Amino acid sequence: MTAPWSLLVVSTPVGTLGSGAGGGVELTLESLVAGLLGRGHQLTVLAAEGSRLSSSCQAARLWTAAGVDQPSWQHQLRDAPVQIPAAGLLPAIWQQVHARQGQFDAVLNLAYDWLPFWLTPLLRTPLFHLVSMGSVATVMDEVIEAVALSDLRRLAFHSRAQASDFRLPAPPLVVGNGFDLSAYSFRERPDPEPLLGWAGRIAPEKGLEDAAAVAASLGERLLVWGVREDPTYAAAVEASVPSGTIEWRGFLPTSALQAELGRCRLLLNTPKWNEAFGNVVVEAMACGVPVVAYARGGPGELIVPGVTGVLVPPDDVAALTLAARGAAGLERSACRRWVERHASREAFAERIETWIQEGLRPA
Ligand code: HBI
Repeated sequence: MTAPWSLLVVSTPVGTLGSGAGGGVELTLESLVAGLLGRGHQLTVLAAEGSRLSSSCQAARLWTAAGVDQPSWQHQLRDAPVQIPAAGLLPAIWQQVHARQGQFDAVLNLAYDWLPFWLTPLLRTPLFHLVSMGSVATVMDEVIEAVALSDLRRLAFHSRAQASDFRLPAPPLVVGNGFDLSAYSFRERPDPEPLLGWAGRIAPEKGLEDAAAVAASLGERLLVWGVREDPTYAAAVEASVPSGTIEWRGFLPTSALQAELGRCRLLLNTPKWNEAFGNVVVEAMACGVPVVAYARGGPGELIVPGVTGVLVPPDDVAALTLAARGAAGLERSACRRWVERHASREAFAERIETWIQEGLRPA
């Protein structure tokens, strides 16, 4: 246990905390803040105006900044330049960090943006980055790799697959992620319903069409949770299978999501991009639901083949169908045990604390 720190955690500028706009990083921020509070540290969160902290983070101080949302890197071309909108939220956030850095032992950045990475050697207070995505643009690769060259200890990644997207001088720190497991109820289901599940932002890089094809082949319903980010894509997927195959469940808060997710026989995970971690894979296993996934990105490191799920060659829908059909022998209790061991909020916070402690030592 280290002496208590005063930490500043800086959120994503692509939306307000609590809106779901930030995707997985909102869940990561909540786990990290609540986990570090639980370890006795003082936390301040800096996020977009209108953000709200979850009940588990109420002991943290919330600072906000106003400005125009930063365009998401998610759907930019690889050679896209960095854009800073007029009256931008990102500069407003980092102007506050620069002005108030003296109050903190360390600053922890969760934004996947050029400015915070570029500022790393220029701040007096040590600045750390939990990188939230794999490689999406050359200009971001460059600035992340520059930080790695100046001090690799300032970076942490969610998975080895994600980190392997970048040219790093040495193996980086991989911290996984963490979840409040009390929010996910687990129970054995000796004869689960013939229900398949899929969760994530409904957008092309998530590959929903492959999961729909599997459900259609097996004649089972597919429950789908997530923000309908790309309605045209969603409609095309729905049209690609017999009506009634997909049941859209919308973007639900964790309590409602886990109650429905737990009913599924399996979760199908079909990333078309180098998914940095795969929060939904862990959420399913926390409910005792085994996962059949493409061996791609973070999910490929979260599943113990034949025990908590099955990994199939990426984009091989026939193999996905075969695996989903014959997924007997997967133990629901083994899924829950894996999550308790590797992805609890407490275990994650300890890994974050070790990361910062190492990074605060003189180089
Ligand atoms: N884009 N510019 C930018 N900045 C972010 O912090 C960011 C993003 N796109 C997606 C995103 N963060 C989060 O959804 C991550 O969890 C992936």
